[in-house]
Amino acid sequence: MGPEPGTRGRFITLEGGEGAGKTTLSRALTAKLAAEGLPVLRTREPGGAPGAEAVRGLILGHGPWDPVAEAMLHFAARREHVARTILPALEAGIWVVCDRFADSTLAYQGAGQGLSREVWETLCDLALGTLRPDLTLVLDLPPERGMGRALARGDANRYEMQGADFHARVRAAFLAIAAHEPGRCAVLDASRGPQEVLDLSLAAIRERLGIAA
Ligand code: T5A
Repeated sequence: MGPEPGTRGRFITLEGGEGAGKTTLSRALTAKLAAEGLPVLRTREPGGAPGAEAVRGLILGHGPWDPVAEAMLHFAARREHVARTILPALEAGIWVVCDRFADSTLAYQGAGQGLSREVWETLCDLALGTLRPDLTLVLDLPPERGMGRALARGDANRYEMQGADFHARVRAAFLAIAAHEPGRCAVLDASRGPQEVLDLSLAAIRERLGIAA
């Protein structure tokens, strides 16, 4: 069943540590929602608009960054992403599934690198206005499991650069964000297999957003 004409789309974000399965879930979830007749857009951060993709290359290709500088780069990219991709889609009635969003900056630059919550909130207000996700799915996985998955696909460089303590703080930060905003966030056990994680996400969407997917 498609949405009623004139209905705004819903904004779903996927969060969690590296290797938690966000990209895998975003693909499966988008395909499932589309199969249910919903217009849906899959996007990611950093990136999701031409200028934001250019900033992604800058962030990931350089550094280490000062935490405030890195947060500002993420929010500059995010502002472009919101203005050029996310808001136009939502206003056209399209559902948006986004791999990472502002919570990642609080977890990585905040808990991981020491950026204050106050600065993060200021950047959110500047870059996002009143836009917040309708639902955030937090994929929770012990960092060593995510590392194992990244190693299995031959891509563990970021883990080697950051260390176990950093990733433990990032994981704890995502769980704290979910505990702080239980109405917006649902924590999923990302140690389950891909189909089970998809089923958990669909259950959360049914419960929180009331769609019959
Ligand atoms: N960052 C980002 C910040 O510091 N601040 C910010 O504000 C933002 C937005 C982004 C980097 O930028 C940082 C965080 C990151 O360090 P990225 O390349 O986009 O870099 O990295 P990630 O978003 O972390 O993406 P990853 O690819 O590392 O992880 P995913 O998307 O969570 O995992 P996925 O789906 O690619 O899966 C990883 C492997 O596990 C398997 C997959 O097949 C794949 O091989 N897998 C599963 N295996 C078993 N069971 C499951 N349920 C599985 N799901 C996936």
